[in-house]
Amino acid sequence: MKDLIPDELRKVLRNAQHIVVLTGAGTSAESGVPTFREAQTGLWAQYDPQELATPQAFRRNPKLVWEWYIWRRELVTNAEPNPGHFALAEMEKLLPKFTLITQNVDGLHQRAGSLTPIELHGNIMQTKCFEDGETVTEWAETGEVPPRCPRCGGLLRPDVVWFGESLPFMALNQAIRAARQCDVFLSVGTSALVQPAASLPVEAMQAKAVTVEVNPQATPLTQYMDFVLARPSGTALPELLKQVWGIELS
Ligand code: BV8
Repeated sequence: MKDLIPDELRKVLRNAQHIVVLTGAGTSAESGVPTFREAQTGLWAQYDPQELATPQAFRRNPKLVWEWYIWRRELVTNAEPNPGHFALAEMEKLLPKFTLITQNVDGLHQRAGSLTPIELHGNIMQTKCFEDGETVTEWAETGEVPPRCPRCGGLLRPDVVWFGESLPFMALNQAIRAARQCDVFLSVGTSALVQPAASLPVEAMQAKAVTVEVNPQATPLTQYMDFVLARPSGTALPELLKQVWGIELS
């Protein structure tokens, strides 16, 4: 694995003052959480996530959409962070400034020890009211699916950003600012297809940051990256930690 991290990239990372990492579903693939591009399994194989993860789908069939999220919550609860998540949690401690931005809704970065990930697309383990948008932590289980908001009686939904919905204003602004200010931007495990998250690496390029892609497959941004580590993040990120900062994950 010696040659995985080019000397030039090791030097850049060692001297970096502010590293930003954007993660996508690929960073959770090795934890057994299927990515959006992978076909879904079993009962859900017949559905396209991009169709189900929309307010229209929820209005049309709230029970179906709610049950899809219950199934995914189960998956995520039974998943464990992988070495890629742990490497990012370690990296955070080594830098004067480190910003982790994630498109993932599975909360695995927090479970691996990352302190303040910016969750651009929300968190699947949280619930909110479809009517008033307020978070709900407790509700009466009446057997009705989805359950209802204790405040206004509206239907409950997962607290994630659906296609066609705006991203949380503060989170997106914080992410854009970090992308514009960092020395190095790593785009990890994302197909760079979903906007506006996919514009963050471009913001970093325009701000003359050194850009790195970690992905076994090419993406629309691969050709513009300064460095490409075409390896799974569960391998590449611990290698970065070892070869750049001499730290071995326990
Ligand atoms: C919005 C939560 C304003 C829900 C998600 C501009 C142009 C075109 C379209 C648009 C545009 N602006 C807005 C849109 C529409 C849309 C969009 O981008 N569509 C795309 C598909 C063209 N965007 C939106 O709707 C966004 N909202 O812009 O608001 C607005 C307001 C009103 C009206 C219009 C616009 C909201 C987007 C957020 C959607 N919610 N998640 C849920 O999870 O249920 S996004 C969801 O899909 C995931 O969270 C994830 O972010 C995304 C999938 O992307 P990736 O994370 O990259 O995952 P993917 O599966 O695609 O790729 C995995 C990658 O990992 C692959 O490259 C693979 O090679 C790699 N990989 C695999 N294994 C590994 C690995 N890498 C490393 N290691 C491995 N082991």
